[in-house]
Amino acid sequence: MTSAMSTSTDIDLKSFQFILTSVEDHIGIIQLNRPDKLNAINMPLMEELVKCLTWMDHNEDIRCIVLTGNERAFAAGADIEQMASATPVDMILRDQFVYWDRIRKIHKPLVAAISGYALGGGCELAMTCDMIIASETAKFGQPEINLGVIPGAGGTQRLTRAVGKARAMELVLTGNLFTAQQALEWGLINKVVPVELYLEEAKNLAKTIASKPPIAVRMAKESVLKTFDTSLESGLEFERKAFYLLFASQDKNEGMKAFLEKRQPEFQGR
Ligand code: DAK
Repeated sequence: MTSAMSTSTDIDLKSFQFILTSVEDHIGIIQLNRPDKLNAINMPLMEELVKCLTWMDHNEDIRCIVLTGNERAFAAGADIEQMASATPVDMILRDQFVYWDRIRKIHKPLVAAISGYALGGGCELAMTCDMIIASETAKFGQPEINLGVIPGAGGTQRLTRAVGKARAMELVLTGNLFTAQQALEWGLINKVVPVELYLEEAKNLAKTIASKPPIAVRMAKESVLKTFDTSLESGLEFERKAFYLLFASQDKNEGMKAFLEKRQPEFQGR
C-alpha cells in the first residue's frame, strides 16, 4: 500500500488491473473495473483503490473525487470466494480494515456514482463516500445475513445513522434489497437520475465542489463528519476552531475580496 507520503510522481494511473482512473477539471474519477464479477471487492482491487485514493488525496490538482462502477454494478459486495473458507485468524491476518479506515480518512470529498448493484461491502463503500448520486436502476442492500454473517465494514452503523433504527434493522436482518427511490426518500442518497445521466450528474456535483476553496471544503467535510462521533458541544467547538482557522487562509481573503469587487474568486488552495 502506498504510504501517506505518496507524491504525484510515484504512481502510474494506467498500471492498475481492477480500477480505471482519470482526472478532468480538477476531479479525480475512479471506476471499479472487475465487471465479470460485478465489481466484487477482492483484496487486490481494494489495494489499488486505496493506493489511488491516497494519491488523489495528495494531488493538489484534484479537488474532489468521484467513485463509480458500471451500469450493471457499483459493487456486489466483498468477494465471497475470498471469504468462503477463511477462518477468523485468516481475517485478522488479512487486516483489511486498514484499507477501509484509510478511505474513511480521505480529506477530499468523495462522490459515489451508482448504477446497478451496491450490495454488502459495495453498499458500505458507497456509504463511506460523502455523497451518493444513483441511477434509477440502482439496487442497494446489506444481504450478508443470507451468508451467515453481518455487515463488517460499517453497514450496521452508517445505514442506521442514515435511515433510522427500524428501517436499518429490517434491512440488515432480512437482507432485502432497496431501490434508489427508497434510498432517496430515506435520506441515504442525494439524487436519483435516469441511468444515462448518473455519472454526468456526479461529475457535475464534483465540479461544483471543486470550484470552491479547497481548504474550506476540507474543513467543512471534517466538521460535518464530526457529527457522527462527538457530542453537539464538542462538534460545535470543532466547527468554531475550523472556522477561525480559515481566516488564516489566502482563499478566505480572495473569496471575500472578490465578493466586494463583484468578480469571481480564484481559489488557490492556500
Ligand atoms: N463475490 C464474488 N463474486 C460475486 C459476487 C460477490 N459478492 N457477486 C457476484 N459475483 C459473481 C458471480 O459469482 C458471478 O460470477 P461467475 O459465476 O460468472 O464467475 C458473476 O459475479 C455474476 O453474478 P451472477 O451470475 O450472480 O449475476 P446475477 O445477475 O444472477 O445476480 C446478484 C446478481 C448481485 C444478485 C448476485 O450476484 C448476488 O447475490 N451476489 C452476491 C451479493 C452479496 O451477497 N453481497 C454481499 C457479500 S458479503 C470486510 C469488509 C466488508 C465485507 C466483509 C469484510 N472486512 C473489512 C473484513 C463485506 C462483505 C460482503 O459484502
